[in-house]
Amino acid sequence: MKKSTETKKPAKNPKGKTLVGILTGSPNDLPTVVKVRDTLSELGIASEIVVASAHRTPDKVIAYIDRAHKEGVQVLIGCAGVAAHLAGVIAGHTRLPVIGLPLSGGVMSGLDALLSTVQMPPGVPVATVAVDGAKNAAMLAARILALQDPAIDQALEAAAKRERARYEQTADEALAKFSAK
Ligand code: C2R
Repeated sequence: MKKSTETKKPAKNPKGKTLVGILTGSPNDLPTVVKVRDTLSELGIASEIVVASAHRTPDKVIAYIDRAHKEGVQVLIGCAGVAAHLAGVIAGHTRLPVIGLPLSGGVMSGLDALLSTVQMPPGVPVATVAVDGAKNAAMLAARILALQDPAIDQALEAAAKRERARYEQTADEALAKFSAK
């Protein structure tokens, strides 16, 4: 039975197997972390969220990485705030690509999490995105997967076109508003 601290969201393709494992340090992180899952889902990529902490439940982090390897997960994303060691610990236990998502909160508003995630020792890389950069964490995972998967590459291309159209429309509307006087 699925553990209560894990949630899977299917890709648009119902047969899609889980390709991205998203670990997060606290249930309180979930409002931001679900945006990673939802962005992946929009691109047709199945992922799962696991609440596990390098500080509080280190054995669970390691057990998940071992299971993810066996089940064919290809990219791991570590999300954490404050003293954010989660992504670094994941990277120390796997050769899968690891993306770090520093989260805001606490007295330093995420700067502590950013530095703890990005400043990894040589040989143990964590590809760190911006504080609360949930969308980019998902997009970076998708770009990694797209190297081997033409369907994901096409989904990324379509998403980029939609993004551009939205940007151009917003720009046109803003220009019209400011030139009306
Ligand atoms: P609580 O809100 O549960 O007290 O957690 C979490 O990601 C959260 O942002 C406070 C903050 O602690 C972070 N946390 C870490 C790690 N585990 C939890 N940075 C870790 O393993 O690095």
